[in-house]
Amino acid sequence: MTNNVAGISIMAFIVSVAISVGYYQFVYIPQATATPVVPEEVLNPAESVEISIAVGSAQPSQTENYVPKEIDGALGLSNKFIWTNEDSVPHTVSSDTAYVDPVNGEFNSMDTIGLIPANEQYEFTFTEVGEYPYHCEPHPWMIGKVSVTEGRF
Ligand SMILES: [Cu+2]
Repeated sequence: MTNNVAGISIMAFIVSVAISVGYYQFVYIPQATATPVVPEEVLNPAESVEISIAVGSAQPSQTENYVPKEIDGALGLSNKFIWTNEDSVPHTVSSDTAYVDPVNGEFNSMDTIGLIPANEQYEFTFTEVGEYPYHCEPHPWMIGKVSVTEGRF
């Protein structure tokens, strides 16, 4: 009789542990780590917007550094931006507001590739409509802004 009670207790314990582990693994973790559902056209837009980092941008007197300084892309069509460093000096593309995209993370080249070397590119795909001002970390006079507008899809 005592043996039976012990056996049932052990079984009950094993079952409750199994339920807890199952809940944690199949319900809690997927909800806690779920990324938002984003349309494929937003994740991989058909077009991208190109921005040059102009020669001589490391000079504080130069006002033309990100060219064009302000430009728009449309969500689901051209919400991907590509900066090409045409200067001989490394630069960054760094959010003024430490913006973090829900899918693609921090809008800051320092967070992924670091300084953008001469003739190299940095690209970032925004998955939300918004205005995203940015600057260069070593050269704070270098400022620009990209905006993502509501697209049609
Ligand atoms: Cu710079």
